[in-house]
Amino acid sequence: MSRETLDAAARQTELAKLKGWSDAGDAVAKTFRFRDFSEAFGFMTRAALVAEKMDHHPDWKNVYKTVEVRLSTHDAGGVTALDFKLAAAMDKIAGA
Ligand code: HBI
Repeated sequence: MSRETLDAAARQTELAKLKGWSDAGDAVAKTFRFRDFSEAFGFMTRAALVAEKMDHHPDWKNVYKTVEVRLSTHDAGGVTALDFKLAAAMDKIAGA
């Protein structure tokens, strides 16, 4: 998959296909909210395995039942198609 960064217009086109993700310029971001810590950590565990398989990893922070996620392609210095692929996978795992 291409590691070329997407410009603002291309990011908007991709964001429109998802729910709850926003443009953070150098990343795309979403805060996932779960019922409890166990659900949040279960999500992270499943997402981590997918990320490892993709060799594409999230920047994220967990506080109790929320998981704040930022996706960017560090090697490319911005947002690429890979980030949207991982974003869609995370939504699927979260049942969104
Ligand atoms: N994850 N988000 C993200 N961005 C990267 O550029 C990246 C990664 N995981 C692994 C990875 N790059 C490796 O391909 C390189 O660091 C070798």
